[in-house]
Amino acid sequence: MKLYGHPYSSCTQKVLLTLAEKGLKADFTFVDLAKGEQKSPQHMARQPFGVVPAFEDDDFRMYESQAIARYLDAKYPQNKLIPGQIQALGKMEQWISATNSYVNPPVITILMQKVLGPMRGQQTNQEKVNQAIQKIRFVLSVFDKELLSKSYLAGEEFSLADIFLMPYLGILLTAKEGHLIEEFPSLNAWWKRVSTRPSWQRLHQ
Ligand SMILES: N[C@@H](CCC(=O)N[C@@H](CS)C(=O)NCC(=O)O)C(=O)O
Repeated sequence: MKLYGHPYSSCTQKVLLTLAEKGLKADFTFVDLAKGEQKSPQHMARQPFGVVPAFEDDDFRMYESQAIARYLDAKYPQNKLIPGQIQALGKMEQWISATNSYVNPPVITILMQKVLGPMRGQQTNQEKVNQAIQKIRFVLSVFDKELLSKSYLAGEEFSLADIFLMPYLGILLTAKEGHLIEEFPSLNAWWKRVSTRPSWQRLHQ
């Protein structure tokens, strides 16, 4: 198997975490986002939208991080990351959708304004950061309530819903907004549980 991506990209991390959780290895090819390599003809042939990650399993090629993670879980039976129990499955899908719809946009705004923009010489727009912080604070409060009564988002089993949320909390830490996690006791306890897993630790070696 081959994975083309960038280790700091949240989308690449979703696949790296899935591989690690399932005890799988893929040859990793670094696509330098800072140099715009994701827009090169070579990479666009793998991922026509010009983003990472892209994935190959022998002569089978695919892209879209969440689809790749589901493919890996369907192909390899060990350490299942998609629950078989129907209500846990429903909850997993609910939280994946909530992460995509409500967590991703404000966290990406914070990333662009506080980390990537300044790396490119752009000034942080503090007004945009403040608005994004207000939005993500509310969203995290909703996740926090859910985690009051369970260990993981889908229930008592770790699942893709946890994996797909983790990289966004990693971004908050990188952007020095980790206080947003600490404000919410159940979310914070969940974060301690998932971020001490070997799969997350390996991303940060
Ligand atoms: N829905 C896609 C999103 C891919 C995506 O937006 N990747 C980002 C990194 S997380 C990227 O390559 N950004 C570079 C760019 O937009 O040029 C997936 O989940 O794979």
